[in-house]
Amino acid sequence: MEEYPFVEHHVAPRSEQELSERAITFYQAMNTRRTVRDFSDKPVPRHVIDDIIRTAGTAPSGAHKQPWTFCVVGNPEIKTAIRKAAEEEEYENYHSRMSEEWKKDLAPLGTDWHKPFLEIAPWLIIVFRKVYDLEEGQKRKNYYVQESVGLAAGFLLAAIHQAGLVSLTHTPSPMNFLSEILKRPENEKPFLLIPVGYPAERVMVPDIQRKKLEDIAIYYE
Ligand code: IYR
Repeated sequence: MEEYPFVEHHVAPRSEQELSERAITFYQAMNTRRTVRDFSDKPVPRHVIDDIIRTAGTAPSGAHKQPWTFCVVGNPEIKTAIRKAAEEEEYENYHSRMSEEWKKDLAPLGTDWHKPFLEIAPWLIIVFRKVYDLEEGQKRKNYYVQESVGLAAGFLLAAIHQAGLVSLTHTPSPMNFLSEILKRPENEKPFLLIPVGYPAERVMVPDIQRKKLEDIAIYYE
């Protein structure tokens, strides 16, 4: 591979005052994000989803391999197929595969095997991680795939929130059915399933608290 040409990168200079204001403003905006399970079926324009995915695609990645594919499902038949397959797996999870400790940890969130949001939300974004790349049938290595795709998924959730929509980070398990329904090649594995849309008219969320700064950060000054 040839070297990339290097170009100068400009970062707007900011005063300390600006830094303080911008940092807290962004924190306050992000702190209003909640995982929502009740969606409206109101349509969301496709171009909004396009821009949200463009934002996800700005995430850093190992050796700049960008090892992700975002499958965007609006087609009702495909949504129904995904719901049916996800509910079959989740039924097994909740009835036998999940440990008692896991079920106890989930109980306060009120989740169960029913996944109506998979049909109600106007869009499902299924994030795939590319374990390796396939270039003209040749395998090419990717690096830090989990980390890279995790970062892109984080950017995706932030972009959805910033646009004014809501999302759910859904983890049906196992998720191989998504590869089959969406006909993805063998080098791609499902990573997360994210329904996106407007919230339902009245949305209830668990009254959880986020850990305080002191509980998540240790400073070495
Ligand atoms: N995948 C299941 C169970 C589940 C697991 C975790 I960890 C959650 O934070 C929420 C749910 C489901 O989606 O219901």
